[in-house]
Amino acid sequence: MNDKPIPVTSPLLPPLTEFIPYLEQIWNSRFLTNGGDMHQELEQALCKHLGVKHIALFANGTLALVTALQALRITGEVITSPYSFVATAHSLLWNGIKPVFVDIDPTTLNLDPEKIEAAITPQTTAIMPVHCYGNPCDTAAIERIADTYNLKVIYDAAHAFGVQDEGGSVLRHGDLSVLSFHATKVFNTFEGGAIICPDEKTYRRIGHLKNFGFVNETTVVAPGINGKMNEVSAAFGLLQLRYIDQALTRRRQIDLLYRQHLSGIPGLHCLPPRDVPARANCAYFPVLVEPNFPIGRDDLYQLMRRHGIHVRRYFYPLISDFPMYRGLPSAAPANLPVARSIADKVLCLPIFPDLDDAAVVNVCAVIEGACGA
Ligand code: T4K
Repeated sequence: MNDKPIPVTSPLLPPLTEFIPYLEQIWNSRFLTNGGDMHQELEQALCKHLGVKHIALFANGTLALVTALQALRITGEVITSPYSFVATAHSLLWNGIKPVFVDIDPTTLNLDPEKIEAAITPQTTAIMPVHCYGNPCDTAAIERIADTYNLKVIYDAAHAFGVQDEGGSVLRHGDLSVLSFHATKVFNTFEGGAIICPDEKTYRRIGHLKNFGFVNETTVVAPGINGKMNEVSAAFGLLQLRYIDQALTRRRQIDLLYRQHLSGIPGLHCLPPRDVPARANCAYFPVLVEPNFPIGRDDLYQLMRRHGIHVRRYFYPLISDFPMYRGLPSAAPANLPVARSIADKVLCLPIFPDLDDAAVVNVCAVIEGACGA
């Protein structure tokens, strides 16, 4: 048993002393929120770092998803993945939109483009795919479908900070992409999020929507929400950007180490690595516990917890199994066989920059031990 449990993730925390000057600047300015200097600086720094045109910062990723749908005036039905964090579908319900769940691809665990068209109805206005675990969706196929049926695409890119494909950042795809900067994410601002958008006009509209709908002191153009990121969070983001490259490098080393130790274990399946490791962010390390593994997924989960390793079943249960969704026709188990099977097999192993090699080896040893049990 470890003295201190190993969490599934732990935030990237630069040295506290380096944060003090940022706080002093905020104290001196007496400007704490509503688009202050730190907020403006972080938006610009992130555009440069991620190679995207416009970024609107938010208080969290969920408010950013809710606002992204409003910014594009999405209504009716939206096609989305059942294999995600519940906030994905909740953002639709908050807008009075009906989620339509489509099954996932068994290799990428992202929306299966081959199954999207059959789910399109006259009410469908958009697709909300998820770059699950930071693995890019089949953006080309999704774009083709969206173009054919005149649908908007809003990517839930909560896991995809720093993820690239052959053309650059994956965040450039779709009409909008949404990031989460929650403490558990690759890049965090304690709580936070952002919408990435390609044009100035939409960026301005998003700016109004996250500030109650105000366009100036006396004019409100929409029932906007309070989604603004505060100055302390923005400052923390600026500090964190100085450490993000080394954090990503460490995540990739951990990913590789897991693969080296786990590859020979019968019944334990790692998702395929990205072709170009430098394009991955290694936000999560999911494994699938197959039927030929000596013990069941939930038994392995309990065993690891007894060893102080707090693995998580991201994403079990499926969103479509929660009470507010399970009555939808698209939530029927027969419609989502792949997602259901993966949700029953998945375990996410600890991965975060401070995790040392010995801890990774220990996690693998506990899994190997289960094979001898
Ligand atoms: N879309 C997707 C695809 C998402 O995954 C998420 C969030 C969203 C949208 C919404 O974005 P946000 O509105 O959250 O910005 C966590 C996070 O709260 C959530 O942000 C995340 N996805 C989800 C996948 O994971 P929980 O309920 O599992 O978190 P919790 O508190 O159990 O923490 C997990 C582990 O992390 C703990 O074992 C310990 C560690 N931890 C956690 C916190 C909060 C720390 O070490 N430090 C911390 O400060 O949801």
